[in-house]
Amino acid sequence: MTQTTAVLPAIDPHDFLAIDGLLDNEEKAIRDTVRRFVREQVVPSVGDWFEQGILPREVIAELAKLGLFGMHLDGYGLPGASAVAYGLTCLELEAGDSGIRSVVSVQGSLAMFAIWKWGSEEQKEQWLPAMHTGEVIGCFGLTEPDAGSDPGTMRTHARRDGSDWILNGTKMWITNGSIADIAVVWARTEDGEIRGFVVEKGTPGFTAPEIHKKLSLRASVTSELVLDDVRVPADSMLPGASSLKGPLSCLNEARFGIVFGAVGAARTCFEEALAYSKERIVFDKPISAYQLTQQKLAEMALEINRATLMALHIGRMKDAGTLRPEHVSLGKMGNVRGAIEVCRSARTILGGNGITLEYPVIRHMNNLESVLTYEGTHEVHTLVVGGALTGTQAFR
Ligand code: TGC
Ligand code: FAD
Repeated sequence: MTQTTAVLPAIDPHDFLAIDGLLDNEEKAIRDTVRRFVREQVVPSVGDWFEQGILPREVIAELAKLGLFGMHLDGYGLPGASAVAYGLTCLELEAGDSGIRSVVSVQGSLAMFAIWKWGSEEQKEQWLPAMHTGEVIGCFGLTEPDAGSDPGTMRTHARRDGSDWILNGTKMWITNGSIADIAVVWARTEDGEIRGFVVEKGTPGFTAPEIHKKLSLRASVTSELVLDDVRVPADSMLPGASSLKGPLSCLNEARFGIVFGAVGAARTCFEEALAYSKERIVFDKPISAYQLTQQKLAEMALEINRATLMALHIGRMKDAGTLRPEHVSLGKMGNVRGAIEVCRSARTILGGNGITLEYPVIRHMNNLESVLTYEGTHEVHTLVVGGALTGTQAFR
């Protein structure tokens, strides 16, 4: 019997399992465009933005110019890209900074999706094209000072007054709040249901003070939304949503983006640690030559390849229409926790340099603390998965 010896390609440390081969040309083209944008326009400055606690408006305009806002939605002039293409976009954006991915997540997956899924035709036509081009920036107000993991306990309420609604309450930790032109605000109506309202900036009684002193997601705007007898017309209510299912359905979309996005933050930290380890000489040898460093790098590569495959599989399920919220929960809890472990390990390889903003590692590490908490905490997603496994809900 004769045996043929295949000539195997060399291992690429940046794509160990050759996962690139699982993407089609269109997915690769979108991925490469976003990667180039991030390398050219985000990476050189994002450390400074993080230090200063700012997100320049020009960056948001550039994200809009690339067509990323609501890219995975269709109709109303929206691109209708695949879930995988959107996921890869989130991955590349978060390789730059979680705050950049957050802008796109909140605009497309939360504010636009809420209107796209639950709005009237008039609302969709009024807002979606302008949100796609970045002319209108949106935010999504669900969390309150005393209602985060359990949004069903929200106190914000809407009272009918003639043909108007009067909104009162406070929302907390709202991404893009102070820079948004419209806020999708979730409130309890007098019949006890939860409904969404589009509140325009400048409406009397509506303010959005920015939250300062953050040590995470500093290149992202986070705000309170204060609603003090805010009068909005009847047609500002999203007619399709009348329970917690409304906002929770939007969260599935944004959580999906995080399943991919977290891999981007981890990849950047891995690449930085790998390069650094080859150059840093300690005890007369590059630290990459020590077994303990190689173990750290191998564990990082394992986690990144595992997480990428999981994200891609979840993306393919979304495109095939077989994705359930519980799948997204498994992806979010696994990939964010894994990304944090990768970043912490990378931080140790960089030694003292690992704690400065001259390198991206501590910035990503700190950002991921927010990512672990927002869009449902690690514990919330653990309980969603636990419930699916056992058939027993353990939240209450
Ligand atoms: P529960 O009784 O289970 O459900 C109420 C209704 O909602 C439906 N539902 C869902 N629908 C779609 N997708 C999901 N993932 C859903 N989960 C539940 C459910 O079928 C039911 O429907 P119906 O028709 O019977 O009314 O609700 P619960 O009160 O027991 O809560 C369940 C729990 C804990 C999972 C939920 O409250 C939860 O997910 N909590 C976490 C809250 C959260 O994730 N907040 C995120 C705020 S937004 C944000 O963080 C943005 S950060 C953005 C950035 O900067 O990138
Ligand atoms: P809590 O709900 O008070 O939880 C505190 C701790 O208790 C957590 O560890 C939690 O996991 C744990 N816990 C809660 N319930 C249980 C349980 N049953 N069993 C075990 N442990 C439990 N929200 C928005 O609506 N829109 C936004 O745009 C937005 N952007 C954000 C941006 C940033 C930077 C941050 C940090 C948050 C943002 N959030 C936003 C809010 C975010 O979604 C909430 O912080 C999150 O849902 C958790 O709520 P909480 O902070 O009130 O924590």
